[in-house]
Amino acid sequence: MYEQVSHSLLNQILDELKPEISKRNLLRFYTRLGANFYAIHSLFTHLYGGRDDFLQQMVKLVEVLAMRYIERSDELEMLDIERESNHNWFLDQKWVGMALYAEGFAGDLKGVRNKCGYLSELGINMLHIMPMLKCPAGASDGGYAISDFRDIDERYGDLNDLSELSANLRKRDMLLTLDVVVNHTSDQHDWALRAKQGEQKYQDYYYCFPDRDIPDMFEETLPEVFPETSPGNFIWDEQSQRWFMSVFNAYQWDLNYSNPAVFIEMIDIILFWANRGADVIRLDAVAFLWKKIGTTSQNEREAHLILQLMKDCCQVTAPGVVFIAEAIVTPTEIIKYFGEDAVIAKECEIAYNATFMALLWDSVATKNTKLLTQGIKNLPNKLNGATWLNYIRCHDDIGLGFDDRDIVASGYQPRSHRKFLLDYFTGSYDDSIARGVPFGRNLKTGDGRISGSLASLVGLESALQINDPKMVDDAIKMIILLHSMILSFGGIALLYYGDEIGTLNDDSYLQDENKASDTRWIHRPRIDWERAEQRHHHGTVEHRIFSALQKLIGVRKTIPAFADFNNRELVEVDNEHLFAFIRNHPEHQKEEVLVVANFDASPQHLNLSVLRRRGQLPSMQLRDLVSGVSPAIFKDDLVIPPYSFYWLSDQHTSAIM
Ligand code: OTU
Repeated sequence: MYEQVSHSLLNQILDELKPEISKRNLLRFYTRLGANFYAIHSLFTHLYGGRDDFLQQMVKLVEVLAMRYIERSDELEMLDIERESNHNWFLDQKWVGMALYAEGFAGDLKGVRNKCGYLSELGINMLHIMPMLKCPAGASDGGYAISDFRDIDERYGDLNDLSELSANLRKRDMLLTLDVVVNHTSDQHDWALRAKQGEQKYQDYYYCFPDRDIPDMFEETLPEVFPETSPGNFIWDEQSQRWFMSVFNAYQWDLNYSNPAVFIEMIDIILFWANRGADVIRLDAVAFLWKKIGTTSQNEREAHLILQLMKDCCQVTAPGVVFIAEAIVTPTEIIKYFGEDAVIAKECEIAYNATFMALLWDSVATKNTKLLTQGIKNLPNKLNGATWLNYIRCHDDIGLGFDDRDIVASGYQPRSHRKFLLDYFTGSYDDSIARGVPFGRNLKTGDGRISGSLASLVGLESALQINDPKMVDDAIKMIILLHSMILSFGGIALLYYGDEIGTLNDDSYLQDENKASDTRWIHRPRIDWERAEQRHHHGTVEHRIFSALQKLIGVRKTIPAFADFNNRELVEVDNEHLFAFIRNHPEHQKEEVLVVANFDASPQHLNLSVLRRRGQLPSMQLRDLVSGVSPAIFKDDLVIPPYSFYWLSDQHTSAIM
């Protein structure tokens, strides 16, 4: 768009650029800058327009974008160009990810590089390495309290190791996902240390106050993220005699994005990692980016504007890089992190599907799909050109972030239903086979979340303890069933390391005083590679899970209808234990797939004539794409065995596949 004010400003900025930029031939850079400049300028004005140094800040921003562009390697620039022309590249069903800690998975980055073969064997082609930058020992929040945004913690390796790993991944056509922790720094970060020493410039990087006046006003409406370990949202610093805002742990200080210098530092850091080979950047805790007195300071409109600005800037320098929004908030709020519009107000291309994750756990506990179906029915439509990151569990706790109205519509009472789920997964409910532990219990509000490995939460740990083969079977089936859901729903499936071999809870964190109070460490395991070897031995737990997932991932990649073009249609069935949906193929109706899952311990019936009457069934001849066989149908009833699922397609089409 040509808009006079922004274009004359652009001319002025170009005149003021440093010679090392202005002298170079940066044709592609200027083309993209011109195309995005109206948006960048409008957003920057909206956020920072009132400042005297506005023009200097804009020049600084453009310089950062240009400098990082100049540094971008030819190889990455080729990839940018390729992805610009194939801009839906990340919607393809071929992408299957895994999140892992370098240390827990393989010791360090070199170790991860040596284990790439293992990931490929499973079918993983997107690797999310959990944060590994410098953090103070003992106050790291698992890598999310960073003291140097550009250097790797020496326990995991160095920047060269990362470059080698990233080159290796690229050879294998695997994507690299890295975190940028945009919301806060460690209180040991250089900016924080200088703020403590009284440097005004750096005090302005944080929310920093001489007395309790403003902190008290904030506290009236700010919730607590870690109520047990870090109650309150401000921390007193003796040295500077100031209160600093610290919404997460006391040693994680919130950055002040009403200061443009903070924004510019952060976009510089994002592009630094883009240039180190990150294909995908996970932006941590994005819901928290803007603070406002009188609100919860989550999901504020300005937080969205900041993300739009980050996206627009990243597209100028590194258009091949996509963002993941980590916003574990209510369903109607999550969806907003894709942006308002796929072209002119776009934010993150990918977002964690925390809604689906929590709903799946509800079905595990209740063995019915009332809330799951209800929740997915009300899952707002997302933008085209945006996709979900579907996951069962991650390195964090499992929060019960359902919409209360959906809980009520499913026939439950929100408070007591949440309490049931907490009790069920933390083992304090009589019949429960789950072996989770509570996280973040807030005695004031009654809220709580859940920690525990997937295998322990679905009963594998208790089954092995009492050595009950039927229970072991059921737990394995549940693990596979849950994966079948995240692999077929639409979006990138993100597995969590260790789940592929049924890793149980790991209590060893209790021996470490820096971890003992944070139960999330129970599901951040160190992989036992001897156990992992068992995946080659028929009949072992490891083999049963690993080989089933390997199969599912392989099959998923061959099903075009599983690409994410918002091509999912929920099928409401009259059986409350079943969850069903159809994945349409964007072009070929005959290639659509009916996914149906049974969360109950008994076989369940699906009446096909109802579906046929509604036009929701492709043909008479159904074939399961995973096993390759046609399931038995009796009197037009399809029977789905306990804790099982089908990916059903038209017999004839699937025969050609
Ligand atoms: C994120 O978490 C990270 O995933 C956590 O590991 C960090 O502790 C945290 O940020 C601070 O860096 O901000 O929008 O319920 O889901 O803290 C969600 C707890 C977050 C996490 C929440 C989350």
